[in-house]
Amino acid sequence: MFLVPFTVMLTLAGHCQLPGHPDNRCQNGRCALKIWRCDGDNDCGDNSDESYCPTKGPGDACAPEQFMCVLDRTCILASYQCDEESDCSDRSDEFNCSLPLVTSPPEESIQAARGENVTFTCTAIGVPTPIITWRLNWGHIPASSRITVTSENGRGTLTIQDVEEGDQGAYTCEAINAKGMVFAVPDGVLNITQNTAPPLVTSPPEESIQAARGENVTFTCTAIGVPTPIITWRLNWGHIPASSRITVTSENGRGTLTIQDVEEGDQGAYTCEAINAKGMVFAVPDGVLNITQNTDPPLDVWGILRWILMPLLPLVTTIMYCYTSRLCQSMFTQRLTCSHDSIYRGVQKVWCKQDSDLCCTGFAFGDAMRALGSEGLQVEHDAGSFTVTVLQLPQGEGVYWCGLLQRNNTIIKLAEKYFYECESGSGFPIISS
Ligand SMILES: [Ca+2]
Ligand SMILES: [Ca+2]
Repeated sequence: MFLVPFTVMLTLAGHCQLPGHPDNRCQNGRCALKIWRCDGDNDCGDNSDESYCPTKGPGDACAPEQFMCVLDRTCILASYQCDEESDCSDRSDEFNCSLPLVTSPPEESIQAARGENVTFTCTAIGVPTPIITWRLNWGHIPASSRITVTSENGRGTLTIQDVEEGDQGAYTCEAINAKGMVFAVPDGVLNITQNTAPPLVTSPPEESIQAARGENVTFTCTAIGVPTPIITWRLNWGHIPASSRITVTSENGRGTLTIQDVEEGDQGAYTCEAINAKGMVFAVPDGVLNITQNTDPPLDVWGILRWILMPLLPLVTTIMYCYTSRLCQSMFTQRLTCSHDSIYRGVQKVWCKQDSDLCCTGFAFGDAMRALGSEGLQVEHDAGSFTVTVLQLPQGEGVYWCGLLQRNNTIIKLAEKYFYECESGSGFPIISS
């Protein structure tokens, strides 16, 4: 650990500047050192540096702004400790005086998503006990109701609630006492992660609309994602024909396609696409429009072809709740962690055994679920992932998937892993606590 003695004070217009120490403004506009706060001396002149100070507890011999001499236990002003003049008869107010020493610098790097709360912590020792203050990018910490700073017994915290891009930067911890000031190295750096998530269709279009010639019909499709997806449409896997009868909207992840005065030529499969910077996803199933006078139902050839052609197509499955009694206690725990963006909190999660390239069988569950089927499958959730811990495999050895369940029973696969039957030597031994 490096300690950098403070030597140069940056000049910041409009702030108190005192050589060798950070500043603190009195209510009357004068400047006082931060270490003069609550030390028993009226340094500001208006006593504002001695207001809102801790009060003496019922059993305390001396007040918080006082120092207790060792031998005769008399109380002197805290400002007399380590001021290089003996004030106690035993000179104990000048014993062991030392520059602060940072014992724990702040967290070197914190990555946070917009809206999260973050806390930097910094501790230091010294005589007198140092106070901990903070700087942001060598300037002042901006005055904000979202930012809270504490310093108690040499331990300081800086907490930012509801972080935003403007909070990013290098937070410097300073430890100050009467002997001087040191900076903790390194700074704590706050980065706001770009919160992005690929589109997820939350509601596919109406699966089938029967309309008579001349009626108006509307397909609706919604999706979430970051940035908010744009909803576009295809007809039979081609473009939507340019027509004054057809109106398309997309707003806040909700898209509509309205056809006025429908006619036979409008029939077909309307595909909803949700697109953002992270990717594109098709809603399944398509919305199929049939004109009732037409006795020939349209064959959804394009829908079938799309299945073969589009690797982007979400995996289709039917979630079945399978319970078997074929359980045995595994020698090992096995685990699968499934990371997702925090936007998918609240979306149903899936844990299932692969049946084929596109299908699986297993469980769908919400964020409150802690065990699947039996205690043999345990789930832990946090904002950006869920983890399935396998003690028993009711569905047997094989490839298991985890994913997000869409409303139409298709899933978006997040991860997969091979899980072994009971006695196989994979995973890691259970450590009993
Ligand atoms: Ca004072
Ligand atoms: Ca003294």
